[in-house]
Amino acid sequence: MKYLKYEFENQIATITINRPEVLNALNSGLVSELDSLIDRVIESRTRALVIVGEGKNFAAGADIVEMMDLNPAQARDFGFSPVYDRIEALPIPVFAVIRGFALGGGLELALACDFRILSTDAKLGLPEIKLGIMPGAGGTQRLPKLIGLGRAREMIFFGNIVDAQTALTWGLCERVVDGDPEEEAMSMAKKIVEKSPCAVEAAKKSINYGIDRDLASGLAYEAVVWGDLFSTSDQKEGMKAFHEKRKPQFTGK
Ligand code: CO8
Repeated sequence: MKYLKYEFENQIATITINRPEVLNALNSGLVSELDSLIDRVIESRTRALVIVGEGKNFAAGADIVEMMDLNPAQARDFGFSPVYDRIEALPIPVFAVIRGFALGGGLELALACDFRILSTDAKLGLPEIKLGIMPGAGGTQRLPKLIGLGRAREMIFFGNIVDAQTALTWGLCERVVDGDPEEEAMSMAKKIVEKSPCAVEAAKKSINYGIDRDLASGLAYEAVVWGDLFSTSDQKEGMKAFHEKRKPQFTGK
C-alpha cells in the first residue's frame, strides 16, 4: 500500500490515511487502495473498522491537483462514491476518528461511517463551492439526513468550516474527546465486539434500509430481520445467559 496503512488486532481493523504531506488529500490511487482494503476487512471477518488520518488531520478533501484538468466524463469516473457506499454497507460498525481537518471528500468519507469521533481541534466542512464545484461523494445526500436540510444547506452553500463543538451540537459527530479520539473509538469498538455480530449486523442493515424509505417499508423490513435473528445461536445464547445470570459468549453464528 502506497497511501494507506492497515492494522488488525483483537478483531478490529484500522485503516490509516497516509499522505500527511498534503493533509491526507484523497487521490484516485488512495481510493482504489481503500477499495482493496475493504475486501480484506470482509475476508478477515473483522468485527469493527476504525478509519483515521496520519498526523494532525483526517483528510483535507479530494486531491485538487489531480482533479484540476478533468473533463465531465473523467470527473464522473473519479468515483469515490462506490467505495464510500461499500464502507456504509459493511456489516460491522465503522468509526471515523477525526483530528484536524475533515473537508470535502474527507468529510464525505466520514459521513459514510457509522460514528464520527472528534478531537477538540477537529474542523469539518464541505468547501467545494469555493472551488466552483459541489460535494460529489455523498455530501449533498448523507449530510442533510444527518444534520437536517437547513444546516446542510448552510455548510454546502457557504462552504463554512465548523468546529468540533458545533459539530457535536448539530449531530454531525457523536463524540468530542479531550484526550485521544482514537483511544475512544477503540474503546467503543471493543465494547461492540463483545456483542453478537449477527445482532449488530442486523441492526445496521435495518437502520440503513429504513433511512431511505417510508416508515411502513422500514418497519416491515425490521420485522423480517428481527425474526431472522431467532435462527441464530447468538439469540439463544444471549437469552440463556440472561436467564442464567452470566455474561453471554457470542460466536456470530
Ligand atoms: N488537494 C491537494 N492538496 C492539498 C489539499 C487538497 N484537497 N489540501 C491541502 N493540500 C496540500 C496543499 O496544497 C499544501 O501542499 P504544498 O505544501 O505542496 O503547498 C499542503 O497540503 C499543506 O496545505 P496548506 O499549506 O494549504 O495548509 P494550511 O494549514 O495553510 O491550510 C487548508 C489548510 C485550509 C485545509 C487548506 O489546505 C485547504 O483549503 N485545502 C483544500 C480544502 C478543500 O478545498 N477541500 C475540498 C476538495 S474538493 C473535494 O473534496 C471534492 C470531493 C468529491 C470527490 C468525489 C468525486 C466523484
